[in-house]
Amino acid sequence: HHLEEDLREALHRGELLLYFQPQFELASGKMQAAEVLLRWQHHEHGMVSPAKFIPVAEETGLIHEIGDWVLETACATLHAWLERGIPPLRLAVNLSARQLRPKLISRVLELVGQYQLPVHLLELEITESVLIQDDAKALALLESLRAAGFAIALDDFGTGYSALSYLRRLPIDTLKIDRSFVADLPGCEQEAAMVLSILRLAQTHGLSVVAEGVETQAQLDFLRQHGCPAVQGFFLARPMPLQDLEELLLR
Ligand code: G
Ligand code: G
Ligand code: MN
Ligand code: NA
Repeated sequence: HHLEEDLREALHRGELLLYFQPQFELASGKMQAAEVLLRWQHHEHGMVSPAKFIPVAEETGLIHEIGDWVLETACATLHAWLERGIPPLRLAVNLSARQLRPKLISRVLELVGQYQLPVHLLELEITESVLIQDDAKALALLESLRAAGFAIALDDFGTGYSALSYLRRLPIDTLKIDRSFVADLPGCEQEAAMVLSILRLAQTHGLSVVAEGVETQAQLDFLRQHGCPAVQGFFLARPMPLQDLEELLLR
């Protein structure tokens, strides 16, 4: 398996890097956070999409080493901002289901200690599928992370099968509306109804919302009109290298 061998070496060759995609508060237009998105600049093949290599990392267990690199690099970035007097922005890191094991808690606590970070600057994104299995261990782990002060976002929300009533019991702060629902706004009635019910549901449960994959003014207008708290998408900002994000922060 070429990809696997290459991936194993990618970390040591320094071929992995982070991109950042800002999220904006709709009411104020302020940047509220940035999602951390892993990139692999392969020495021969150029950019390899995480959609291609994350599944391989998950199957082989390499996701632990890679996920740890992502978390540490995000923490080091936040630390550097604090040191340089750059106004820090909350960073949202994607976690694979396999990373949700007890070790994760001690590790993230170690990292925020080592890099002297306020815990609230780190948000953790997990996908709905993690919780659908009603895995008591995963739930307990998320409870602990939240009790420690980390924000938890439920990614790709709406694509799974979680009973909506189940949300009450979940230790989460934010729902990220999957971009497949946003894509057909505002024209498609079914998609529009889905987004509206997620917004209502979030409000009922005191959860924040980020609509993902906003690509047009019309989608943005619809979301604003219906009180969606925050947005992310190509229309507002594409995933960008660190330097570009820092320029936005300093502006
Ligand atoms: O950035 P892009 O849209 O190409 O990402 C494709 C997929 O890879 C998305 O589902 C995203 O959540 C996932 N992904 C990106 N970075 C990471 C990461 O650091 N860890 C994990 N587990 N998934 C990631
Ligand atoms: O699964 P997750 O939500 O983490 O995936 C994030 C991915 O979505 C990123 O890799 C990013 O490149 C992609 N993305 C972000 N904004 C948009 C958008 O407006 N349109 C599309 N098609 N993809 C987007
Ligand atoms: Mn995500
Ligand atoms: Na998503």
